[in-house]
Amino acid sequence: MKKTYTITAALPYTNGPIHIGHLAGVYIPADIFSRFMRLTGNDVVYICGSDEHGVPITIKAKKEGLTPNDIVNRYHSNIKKSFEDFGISFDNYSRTSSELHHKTASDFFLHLHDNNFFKEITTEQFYDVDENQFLPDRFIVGTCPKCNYEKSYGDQCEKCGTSHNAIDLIDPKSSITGNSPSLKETKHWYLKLDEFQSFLEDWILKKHKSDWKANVFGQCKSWLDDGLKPRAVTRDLDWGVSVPLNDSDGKVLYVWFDAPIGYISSTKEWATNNNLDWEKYWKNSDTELIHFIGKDNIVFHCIIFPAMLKAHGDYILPKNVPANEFLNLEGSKISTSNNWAVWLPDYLKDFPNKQDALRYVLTVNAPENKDNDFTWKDFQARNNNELVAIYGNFINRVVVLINKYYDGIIPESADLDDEDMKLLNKINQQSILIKELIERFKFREACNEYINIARNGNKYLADNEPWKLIKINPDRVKNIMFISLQISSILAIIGEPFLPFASEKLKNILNFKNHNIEWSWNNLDSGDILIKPGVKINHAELLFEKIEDTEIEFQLEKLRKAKANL
Ligand code: B3M
Ligand code: ZN
Repeated sequence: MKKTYTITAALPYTNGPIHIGHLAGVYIPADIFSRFMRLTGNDVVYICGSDEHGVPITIKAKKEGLTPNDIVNRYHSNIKKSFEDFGISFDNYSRTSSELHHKTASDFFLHLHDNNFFKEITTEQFYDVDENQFLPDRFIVGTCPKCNYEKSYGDQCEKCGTSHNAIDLIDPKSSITGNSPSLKETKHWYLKLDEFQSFLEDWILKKHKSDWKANVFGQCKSWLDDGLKPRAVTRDLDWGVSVPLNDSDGKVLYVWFDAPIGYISSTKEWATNNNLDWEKYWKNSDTELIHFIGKDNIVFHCIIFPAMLKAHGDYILPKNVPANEFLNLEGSKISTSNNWAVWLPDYLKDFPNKQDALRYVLTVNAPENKDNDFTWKDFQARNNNELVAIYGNFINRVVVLINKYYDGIIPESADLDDEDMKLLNKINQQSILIKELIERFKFREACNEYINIARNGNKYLADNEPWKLIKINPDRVKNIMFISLQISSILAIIGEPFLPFASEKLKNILNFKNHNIEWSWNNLDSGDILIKPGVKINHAELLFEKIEDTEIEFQLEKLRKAKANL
């Protein structure tokens, strides 16, 4: 049955380029899911945009002697281009500095304000006298009161995941100047999160115990067990969405209040551009809202944003929030400040046209249930031994042989024998399994099963050796090639979510437009034959290329330099 999906991917902060950790954690899984849902005939909007507010951007601007606007303009284009380059198929990529977003966020805030969901509280907050500014919690560093980690941020400890108020830190310091900050009074608006405690307990702990990932459920449970408290949703800052109230000079919405609303404004922007109704994607109870995020964003997407949506009253809540763990690089945590990362623009420069290789490796090695490690050697091995030697080799042999034996024209097959039917059935079962795995957000397993289809095809050719039979039993060879082509066409269809570039190339090689049956995933369920005898296919083209040792050595050398410069 056709469903409507609103699929969101975390809005990246616009203060640096995108790296492989972002791709593996959020954008590839969300892209696989979105492409799959479109392929299976659903109504999908896949939404993202730049998260352009928040203190890190203002600090970066300060350091570079630029304005926050300069910074976000620079990285917004850079990030947007990376996503396009890697085939991340957003229906809309917006930005939170847009007028539409400011209005949407501002109205949302007012609606909650008018319905009495906020509490005004005056507290003493850290203030950097030298900088003449209040210090947002993110810009206080100190010792975590829970786990004693010495470099905990004021809002959240990266070590133990606890969120807290900067004032709770032991020995706090301003991260701008390193000074011990002083305290100064300031008034803010707090979302009465405590009023949502029982609602959230009922919704998450009772209703989503079995369908949310264990890591996500566990974090939510620990938050709820601690008891929710009112949470400030405004900040003293001059960069962001201004608080739309009278006595609020110099105050903006907290970036984590406005950013998730960015999903809504991005949907509105897309709908307006396409003459569609945005409300269907956010207010219709049959619509499935799915948030793809990294594990550090869980509380915001599972507790705070749902409380905001519930408070507003008109919106649906997320059906699932399949958060991933983190990806490490060569055994160490990816770190922007230590230059320990593989940035997408750099990757593309060094490996032009090898986007699918990276997509593939980041999928089969995704940090789905635990942190995982990316190594260049593993990248090379998987590219060479799996994509090139199995999938690429299979397709290449099929296409070359069809061209050689039949001048590229798909032969008529005689009766298929038992072995042929068994193989087709098996592949049919595999495609059904892949479907189920994707629906359950198990993209690693799904992608492995996908390569297994190619592996089965490759083995079938190797076992049957048509090149030895072509003279003595040409009818049998017709069957073998027919079956192999059918498998190739299945690979082309099912492969699109994982390897969109190869899939496109393969479809063109097989001349899919000229076959008489629609090449859609839904037709695979019925086991229909997709290829049509008599259609002429095109010449072979390599789907994947081998990666040499020297190329890997070059990448490892870059990392060694990064380490040496620390
Ligand atoms: N900007 C991304 C991050 O934590 C953060 C996500 C916002 S999603 C509404 O890296
Ligand atoms: Zn801690």
